[in-house]
Amino acid sequence: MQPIQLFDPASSTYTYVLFDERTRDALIIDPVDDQLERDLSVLRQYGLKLQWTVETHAHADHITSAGHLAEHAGAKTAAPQGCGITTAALQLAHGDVLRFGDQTLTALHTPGHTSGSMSFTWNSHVFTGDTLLIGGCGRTDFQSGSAQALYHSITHVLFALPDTTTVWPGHDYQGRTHSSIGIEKSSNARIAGKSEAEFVAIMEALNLPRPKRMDEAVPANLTSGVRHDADGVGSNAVKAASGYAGDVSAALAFAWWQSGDAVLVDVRTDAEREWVGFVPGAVALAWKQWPGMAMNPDFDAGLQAAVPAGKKAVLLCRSGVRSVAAAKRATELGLEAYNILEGFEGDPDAQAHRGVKGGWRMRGLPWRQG
Ligand SMILES: N[C@@H](CCC(=O)N[C@@H](CS)C(=O)NCC(=O)O)C(=O)O
Ligand SMILES: [Fe+2]
Repeated sequence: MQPIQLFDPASSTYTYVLFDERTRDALIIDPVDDQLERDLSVLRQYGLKLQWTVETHAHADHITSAGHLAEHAGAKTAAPQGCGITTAALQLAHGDVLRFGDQTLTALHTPGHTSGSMSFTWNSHVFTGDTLLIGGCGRTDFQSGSAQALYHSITHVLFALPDTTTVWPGHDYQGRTHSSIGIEKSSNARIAGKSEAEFVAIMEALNLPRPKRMDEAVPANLTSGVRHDADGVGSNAVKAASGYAGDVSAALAFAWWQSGDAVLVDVRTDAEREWVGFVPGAVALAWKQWPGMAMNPDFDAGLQAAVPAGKKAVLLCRSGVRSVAAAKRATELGLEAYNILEGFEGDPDAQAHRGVKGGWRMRGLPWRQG
């Protein structure tokens, strides 16, 4: 059986509907908000019960309709656990299996386009999101992308599938619909026959323009495409502060970090992180200051080394007090520095995240408690 392949021309995104022919239970991969009506009518036309919406990653070029499909069609939302999509009901780990009727979809962690990105296998099909495209691959220059990780994901995870596996990509910009693992192994222009170093050089030389809708799409996708803040601004506004660039919500800081505009600096001590939980990928630089201590040379040097010119520094502590002092110091050092309100323990967007406190735990998945 083949998946139903649907196309959004504005973003060249492919959406896939898979279903169990006997029970009519269905699942949708990477649905697009502008296509909500079309997708609901496809479900009606085939007589399907939508059990799951599944994201391959937090998209930068379009907004998902997952939240709306949950509301309109009663689906449960699933997303890769490393993508910070806090509203997804199921946070998927590598090897997790989603059931719809007698059918199963299996999650494969394939980082590179973004650090949380996943691909999914279904019988002899693989849905590769933006990890592997036909003749190409997703870019690796934002959202915690990594060309090295992508090389490994494609050559070790996807190319380990049988050559006959059908490849269904997340996008195609030239109207091609599908491919196979065997074809991509032998002819993919970016990776076939290339060493890791050659692949990294190709990716570094791409110099692609930013997706046009990136600033709007990434924050929206982190809440399944549904805005929860009543005034429509709330969590995405910088609040004025004195002595540093401003106070920001966890949601805005996370979006900046994911889009590569900011470096996330965790100023808690190692002991605290062990005890309370980590934010994987954050720069760990303890802010230590006690009476009589005028200078903190380790912090200063570490900060200057960690934040490249032109990037913002967003500072995170446990409760949002030390991060204010650290943001002021970072400003004195010439950086554009922001304090994250309420720190790791709180989450000013708790309401947006359906009452979950400690949003950084959710966003920083996988985290661990010491
Ligand atoms: N021009 C598109 C951006 C397209 C884009 O950057 N697509 C991403 C996927 S989200 C990509 O990885 N493209 C790979 C490529 O173009 O080679 C837009 O403005 O939305
Ligand atoms: Fe993408």
